[in-house]
Amino acid sequence: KPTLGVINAEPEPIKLDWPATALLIIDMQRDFMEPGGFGETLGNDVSQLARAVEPIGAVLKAARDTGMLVIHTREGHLPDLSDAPPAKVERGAPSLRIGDPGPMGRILIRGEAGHDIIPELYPLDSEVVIDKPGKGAFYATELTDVLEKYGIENLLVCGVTTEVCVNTTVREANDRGYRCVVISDGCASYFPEFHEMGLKMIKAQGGIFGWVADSAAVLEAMK
Ligand code: TIU
Repeated sequence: KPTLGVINAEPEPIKLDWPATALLIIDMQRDFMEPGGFGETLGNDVSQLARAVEPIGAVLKAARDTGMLVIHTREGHLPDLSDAPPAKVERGAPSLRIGDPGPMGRILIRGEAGHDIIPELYPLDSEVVIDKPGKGAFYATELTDVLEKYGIENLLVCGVTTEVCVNTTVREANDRGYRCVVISDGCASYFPEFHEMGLKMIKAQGGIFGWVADSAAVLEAMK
């Protein structure tokens, strides 16, 4: 297996050292993907996100086959809501608020069925799961320690939603010096136009936050 690969990305191809690269899958949780969860309580059509599952599954399989470090994140809060800012809990007029009982358990609460990752992309015991209270995966988590422990310099990033948790995490990672390649068809938004613009924002200006490539280009480079 070659240790270097070139992904045919935008705005330009990027050469990656595979042992220093991790797959970061953002918030592929039932709370965002399925009816009755947090995403739907906000008024969203959750069926918009389903398209990302298959591309992520293909890259996840390739990552597992090659022994790449796989990190899954989950957005959510402690049962006592001590890590949930009132400014977040009280926001807007959702049909159910964070912590309220819903059909998949309490909305966006750790340990509840809705908070867990969808079965299709369920983490292996050997993979890292990062629980995060915010939209970004670095704020108030151990992600930096994990990346340093494994010598990671590059991140293949996918998940939901493109303009919220994926963009926030990529911006946080970019400022910390990580090269981020965002997998375009492995991300999705409740708003197709935000998905499109969210990807454009990352790769514009010479790749101001990172690179964008589709799953086929990533898989080709991992061969
Ligand atoms: N609402 C929305 O688009 N996203 C979130 O609240 N969290 C994530 O993106 N994971």
